[in-house]
Parts: sequence; structure tokens; C-alpha cells
Amino acid sequence: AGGLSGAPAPFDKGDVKVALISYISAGDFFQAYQAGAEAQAKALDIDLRVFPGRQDAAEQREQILQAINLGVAGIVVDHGLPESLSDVVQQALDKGIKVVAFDVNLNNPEIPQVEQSDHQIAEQALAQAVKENGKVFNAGYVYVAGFAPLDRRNEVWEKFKSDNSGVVEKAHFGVVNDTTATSTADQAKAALTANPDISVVFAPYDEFARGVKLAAGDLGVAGKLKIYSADVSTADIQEITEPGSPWVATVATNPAVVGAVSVRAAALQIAGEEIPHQITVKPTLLTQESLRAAGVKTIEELAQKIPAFSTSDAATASWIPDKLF
Ligand code: SR1
Repeated sequence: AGGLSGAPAPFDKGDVKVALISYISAGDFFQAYQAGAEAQAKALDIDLRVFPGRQDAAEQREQILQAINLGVAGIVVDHGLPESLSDVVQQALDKGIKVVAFDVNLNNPEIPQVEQSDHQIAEQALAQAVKENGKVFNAGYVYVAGFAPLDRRNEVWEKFKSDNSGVVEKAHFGVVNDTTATSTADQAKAALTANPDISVVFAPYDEFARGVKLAAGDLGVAGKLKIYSADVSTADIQEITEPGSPWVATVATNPAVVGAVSVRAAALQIAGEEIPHQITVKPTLLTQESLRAAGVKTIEELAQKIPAFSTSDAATASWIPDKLF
């Protein structure tokens, strides 16, 4: 505590309270997102109050009310169900609290939206699938409706299928819960057993991809399957690059960078500075081949090789330290 010299009020005095309210906390992506938010908060001398997400809409609403009562200056809402959040978020705005949304469509002009360019994530993953498999293949698709990033990726999948009549979706499955990978693996086993002609699975969330890989390994079909995903973590890199892995490509940002950008967006608003309504962190295609060739084993090593994995120019200002990783 003590504030940042040269920063605008209230950051010049320090100890600015901000809440991070997540809908999901389990899994690599959300843990890294939170770690990035915490690192950025520390660098800004923000007192970040983290409310863990348990996929519980009622609890997330309650947490927003708790944050309002704590007297926070800003709230970052990370995922969630818009219909259960809009009224409580409006209560926060009415009290002068600044709100930033990551991957949840709160449809409010006062709330900037942070996202990872989900259309690009899906487009790049599917372009790689075509590069490696051609335009004629039987596919499995992992999708759960109602999550803004997955819904945006789904728009691309639907267009891809209508543009490529040789791509046949033989099975659609997926679940998001506190054990997404293993629950998805159970469904993938059933889908792959019922449809042994599936050669490509589009699984645009790393927990989905991990589940499909687990199922393929258990069924002994990893050698005839290719999985294309979103997201990356150190554990994902290990799973993608291990010998015989069917997980051949992912398109990803560094989730820690996205967490840091979300906190910076809140800080800029609290300081009264203008920020764009849409704040996008661009993803990068990571293929199994390129990761193996580069000998990259961790997300930190990736950050050393790919500048976009160590920082983003989104939501920056001269007074905000942004070299965190
Ligand atoms: C259940 S939504 C999961 C997605 O949220 C983030 O956008 C990550 O990229 C992840 O794929």
C-alpha cells in the first residue's frame, strides 16, 4: 500500500478495492486468468477481492451484492449468465461502481467487454483442421450453449459446416461443470464408440479437448483422431506434445494476460479515463508440430518466444505497470 507515484486519483493513494467475481474458477484457464488479475492488481496497489466461482448463478448474484456492500470502486465480472446478473450489475453502476465484463454479454453501454476474439479462435482452429484433413471429414463437436465465448465460436462452426458440405457433424456433446474434462470424457467415449468414423473433433475449450483426449486414449483410438481446441496452459502443452497425442492444435491467448487486461480496464474506468467498449486480446495458433519444434514446455517459455503471451497493448496507460510476466 502507499499508492503509485504519478498515477491519477485514487491510485495515487493506493488500496483501491476491486472485486473479481467469477462464474467458474476450476480449470487451468480460470486459475491462470485469476493469477494474471492478481498480478496486475498488485502492480497497481489494488486491494483485489476474489470471489470464487462455483457455476452457481445465485451465488454469483449474491457475490455482486456483497462487493457493493464492501464499497469496491470496481467489479470485474468473469463469465456468468446474463439474465441472472443484469439487475445486480445495474445496482452497482447506480452506486458509481465501475464494471467490466469478461466473456459475459451484459449488454450495457456502460460496461466494457473484454474478450479474446472468439471468432478468430474458431476460424484459425478450423483452418488448421482443413489444412491437415482436407474439406471432407466426419467430425465430433464439443459445445455447451449459453457461454458467450462458446456461443461466438459456435457461430463460426455453423458457418464452417454450411460452407463445407463435406464436413459432417456426426456427434455433438459436452458439459461444463466442476469436472468438465472427465464429464466430457464420459460423453466422448459414448460418441466415439457410436461413431467410429469420426476422425476430427472440434473441441474449442481446453477442458473439452482434454476430455476427448482422455476418451480417445481409453478407447485406443488416439492414432486415428485429431483434436483442435482453444486455450493453452502448461498442462495443455504437455498433453499436446506428448508422443502419439491426438491433440494437434490449439488457438489461444495467455489467460493471465487477459486477467491483467480486465483489471487494467477496471482501473482506467475508476481513474475516469476513456476506454473502448470492446477490448480484444488476440489469439495465436499453436500447433503440435510448432510446439515440439520450439521445445516449449511451459506457458512461461511460450511467453518468452511469443510477445502476445507476455503482454497486451489493450487497456494500457503510461501510469499502469504492464510488464508482469
Ligand atoms: C465455459 S467457457 C470456457 C471458455 O472461456 C474462456 O473464454 C476460455 O477461452 C474458455 O475456452
